[in-house]
Amino acid sequence: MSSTSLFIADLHLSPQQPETVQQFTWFVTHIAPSAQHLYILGDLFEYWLGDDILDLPVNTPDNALMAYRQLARHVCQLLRQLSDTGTQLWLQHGNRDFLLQETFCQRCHMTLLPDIAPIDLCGTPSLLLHGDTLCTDDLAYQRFRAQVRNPAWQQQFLVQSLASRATLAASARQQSMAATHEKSDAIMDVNQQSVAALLREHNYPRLIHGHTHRPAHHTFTVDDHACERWVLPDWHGSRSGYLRCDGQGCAMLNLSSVMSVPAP
Ligand code: LP5
Ligand code: MN
Repeated sequence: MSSTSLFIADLHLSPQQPETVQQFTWFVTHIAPSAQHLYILGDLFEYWLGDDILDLPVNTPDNALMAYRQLARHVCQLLRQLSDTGTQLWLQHGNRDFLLQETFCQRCHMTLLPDIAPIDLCGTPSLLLHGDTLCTDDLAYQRFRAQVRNPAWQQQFLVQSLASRATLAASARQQSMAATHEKSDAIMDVNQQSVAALLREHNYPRLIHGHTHRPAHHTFTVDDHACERWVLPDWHGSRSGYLRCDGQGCAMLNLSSVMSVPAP
């Protein structure tokens, strides 16, 4: 029997989007258990302030932080159950949840992958990544990324109280929304030369990523090699979906088309 791998990204789970949390809960309990591997390619959460949110004292008077704590624990419990039934779980950082650390992964029975992760997918070498590093025309974003991925910056951020971190994250979200409003679609998409360079560096032929929220299956040639690039959808209402790969090939599936309605 060939092994089945599922790929998801950009769920942006947050207490403010309970429908997406429900979709994820349904996916993890009804779809994912039949797969041998579940890969989460970044932005599982809307933002992540630090693993210590899991152990926020229960009497904390901040309702927003408490809601996030509850969400994080719910997600972790679901993933642990999935792992216990035999699905291996793999996680990559996104541009919103790059502060997820080993503590969270261990508690959820997930393995943290590097930002660029080569895997053998049913015999085809495939590179997994969130996708933000391919958006090389977005210079302002790449500068922001370099800053927040710096270990010294992260250390200095993580020693602050969760309430202060939440304030900074809200400010960063505001600034990001204002900035993306001004940027062109082209600037916020991947740069094709960066795509080609990455494929060349890793000996071709397949990339799987999210981040751009432009689900697609691109086929193209790099240095006479037939290549492909799967772009995963973000999760929001009817857009939510996943990529499923097995020995027969890969297919993008929409969650609403596979979610069954319970019998009356
Ligand atoms: O995320 P999205 O979809 O809006 O846009 C992304 C890029 N933006 C980001 C920034 C994140 O949204 C910010 C939230 C992260 C929360 C993490 C919590 C802990 C860190 C707290 C940080 C202080 O990733 C956006 C891209 C777009 O994708 C498409 O690829 O264009 O990039 C930007 O918008 C970057 C801006 O151009 C410049 C930087 C704005 C943020 C500056 C924050 C500075 C710190 C503020 C502290 C007071
Ligand atoms: Mn992203």
